[in-house]
Amino acid sequence: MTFDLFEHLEPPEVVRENLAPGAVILRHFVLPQARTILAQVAAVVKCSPFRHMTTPGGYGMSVAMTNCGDYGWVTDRQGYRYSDEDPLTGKPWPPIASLLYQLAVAAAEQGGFSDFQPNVCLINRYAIGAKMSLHQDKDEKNFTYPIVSMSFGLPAVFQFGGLSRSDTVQKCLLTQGDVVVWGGASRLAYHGILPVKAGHHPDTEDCRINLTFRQID
Ligand SMILES: O=C(O)CCC(=O)C(=O)O
Ligand SMILES: [Mn+2]
Repeated sequence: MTFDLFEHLEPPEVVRENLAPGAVILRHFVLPQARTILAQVAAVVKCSPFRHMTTPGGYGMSVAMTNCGDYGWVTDRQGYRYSDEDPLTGKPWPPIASLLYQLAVAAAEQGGFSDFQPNVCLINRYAIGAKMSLHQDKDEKNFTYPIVSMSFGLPAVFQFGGLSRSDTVQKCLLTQGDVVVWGGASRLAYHGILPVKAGHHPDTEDCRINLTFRQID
C-alpha cells in the first residue's frame, strides 16, 4: 500500500496581512490551485508566447510578458497601452480561464472590493535577476477597481510604497500562492519587485510567475 504523507493535510489557511488602507496580502490564497493555474498559464503561452517588450524610452524589459483577457497590457516605442489583440500574433489574447477569473474576484472581495470584473490578466515571468522598478499602475481608464496580483514559483521581494515615488516602501517576501490586493486609497501606490534571487522551485524551476488582474474600464 502506498502512503502519501500529504494527502490528508488541509490546504494552508489564508493569512491576512494589512499593508495600508485598501491594500492587503492574502497569504496562500491560491496555493491549493497553484499547479492548475500554472498549467493554465502554459496553455496561454502556447497561443500568446512570453516576450520581452520595449519601454517607450527604448529599454528592453527584464520581465517577459504575455496576457489573457479581453485586453492585454503592451509597451513599445509608442508607449504603454492596452490592446485587444496580441501584437505578436495579430490575434485576440486567449480568454481568462474561469477558475482564474473566479479566484481573482474572490481575492478582490476578501480585500474589500466587491464589484471587480477583471478584463485583463497580465502574466509576468521573472527569470533570475529580473526585476520591476517602482511604478504606479495608471494606464487604466478607471481607478475605482483594485489590482489583484498572484505570485507563483520562486520567491521575490515586493516593494509597496505610497503615492509618491520617494515615500518609504515596505518590503514583503511573496511566495507561491500569495495574493496582493490594492485599491481605494492605495490604488495608485508605487510598487515594484527587487531582482529575483537564484533558486529552484519544483513547479516553475528557475523563475517566478506573477498574474496581475485589472479591470481597465
Ligand atoms: O510581479 C509583481 O508582483 C508585480 C507586477 C506589477 O506590478 C505589474 O505588472 O504592474
Ligand atoms: Mn504594477
